[in-house]
Amino acid sequence: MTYEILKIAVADGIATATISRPQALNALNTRFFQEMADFVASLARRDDVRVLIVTGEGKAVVAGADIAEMSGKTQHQGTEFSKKGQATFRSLELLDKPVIAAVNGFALGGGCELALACDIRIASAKAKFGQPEVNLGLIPGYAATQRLPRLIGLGNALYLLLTAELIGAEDALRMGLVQKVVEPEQLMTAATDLAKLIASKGPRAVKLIKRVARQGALLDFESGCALEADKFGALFENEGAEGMKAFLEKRPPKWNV
Ligand code: CO8
Repeated sequence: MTYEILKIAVADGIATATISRPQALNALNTRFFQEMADFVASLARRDDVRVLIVTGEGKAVVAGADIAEMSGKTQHQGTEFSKKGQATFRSLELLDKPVIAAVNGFALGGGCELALACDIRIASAKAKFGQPEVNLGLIPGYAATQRLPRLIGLGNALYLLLTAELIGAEDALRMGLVQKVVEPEQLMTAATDLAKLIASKGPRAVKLIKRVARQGALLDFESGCALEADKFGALFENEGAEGMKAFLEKRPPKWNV
């Protein structure tokens, strides 16, 4: 499909999707979800892309779901709008490539939820995070009630969800909502460097770490460990064999084994 909202760039095994509707602070509308779902599905079929970076154009990564589009919906339409968005964000978690959110500015409501569905969040020092749905008489609809407590703990999550307070990047770092804060002009370099670092590691191991950690988070401890042991073993006759041999031979590994 032709993308109107997403600007896509692919270089050196790293795809960057920039959400570009800055006149509405990149608010998430139906068209965005169609494009994002299509793009993630296309990435799943591409071995040449190792890492995805998601960011926004202008002063927001995303300032929330599109309030103009949501307003006036019926109960049924509201639920359907929520389910479509949830499925699209879930596809980022299920994608077999790490996804980095490069949070350039406002990440509010659905924008914060988008960042939550990414694997690693790196923020500009100017970024602002918040779940302001309660100001609109709403609750989050793209899984912040589920992902936020799991990521930053119930107390921090309920604080953000119940107060709608916007927090800065340093507070987000302290809460564990983001993993790194950098100066605004360094954001894309830092995100790309991080992506390149991950892309330099064993491709199969990278995929399996994401899959095992994400699946394991939804399993009991024993089942998670069983999954880990299975996938650990699965690397011994290919990439892991090469990685360990290279270490012993004091040379860089060749991952295309
Ligand atoms: N939806 C639609 N348009 C928006 C949104 C939005 N979420 N946010 C900003 N815009 C528009 C503004 O209306 C404005 O348009 P215009 O120029 O035509 O008037 C333009 O973007 C620029 O915005 P501002 O002039 O307001 O910019 P400021 O710098 O003054 O303020 C803020 C920036 C503080 C970010 C402010 O725009 C704001 O408060 N935005 C709304 C934030 C918000 O409440 N987000 C949560 C939305 S609800 C949500 O995300 C629920 C997700 C789950 C939905 C589940 C589906 C059912």
